[in-house]
Amino acid sequence: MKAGSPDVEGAVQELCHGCGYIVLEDFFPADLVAAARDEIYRLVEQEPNRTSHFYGDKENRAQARVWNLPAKSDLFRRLCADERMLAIMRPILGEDLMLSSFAANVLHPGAQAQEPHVDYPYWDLHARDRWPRALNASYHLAVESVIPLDEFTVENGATAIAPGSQKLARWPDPETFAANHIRVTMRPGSLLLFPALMWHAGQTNQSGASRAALLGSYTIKSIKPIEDWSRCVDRDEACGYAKAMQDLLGLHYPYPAVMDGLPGRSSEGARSSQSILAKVED
Ligand SMILES: O=C(O)CCC(=O)C(=O)O
Repeated sequence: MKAGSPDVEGAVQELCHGCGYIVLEDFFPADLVAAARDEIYRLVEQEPNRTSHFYGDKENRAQARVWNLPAKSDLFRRLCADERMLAIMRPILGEDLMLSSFAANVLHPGAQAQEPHVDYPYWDLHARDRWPRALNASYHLAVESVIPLDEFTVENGATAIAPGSQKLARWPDPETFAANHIRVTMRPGSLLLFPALMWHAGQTNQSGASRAALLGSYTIKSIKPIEDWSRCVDRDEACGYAKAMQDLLGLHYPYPAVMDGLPGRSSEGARSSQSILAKVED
């Protein structure tokens, strides 16, 4: 698919009803991606080993995460709030979509593969009873973005995905995943999108160099984000962020609210002229 002006309707169809993924090659400007890459490799040296996912109990020191990227540089804010990308996500997640996480995954040489999984908020779907019995993929609660900062090759751990699995709404079984997955090789600055229900896994880095990527998770507005922006992001600084970024962080989203503190009038409903926001932003 062409990166410049993506075909939004085609992309939405493919993500929800087709193979479940799209790759937009060379989507982001090369200088922005190169600067983001430098910053990630600087941060990963500076920050201690952080929590990660889907590696079981084995130590996996060759793999590293850098979390809370919106608070760490405008470079990352520009990447995660790209309007061309959000235009594809909006019909799937709604106009009020929010950012749930924006982090880097760095696979140093020798980093091990993840178990096949689905992503937040479904990432505990292996414990099936935690989810409504009638769960299905008739609509999606989350969409994931992957932005390679280094070229993704089969050797260095390009992400594996199982096309079509986003329609199943269940935890992957390893045998079916092994038989049906493909590897997403792509150039730095490309954009890979897939719904969180897509079966996927980061792979072993068998090369002699590190592989870094930015991982974004976007959700509908009523899902609690993975990263608690109210504590991760300094509120005064966030007032200076672009409006689209503030919205992605949910800074203007009023709930949960202290309902006792709201004025005695109707603040929701098609016939209410003043939303709850009129009070919150006073
Ligand atoms: O870095 C990758 O290739 C994928 C990582 C991933 O799927 C995850 O951490 O959920």
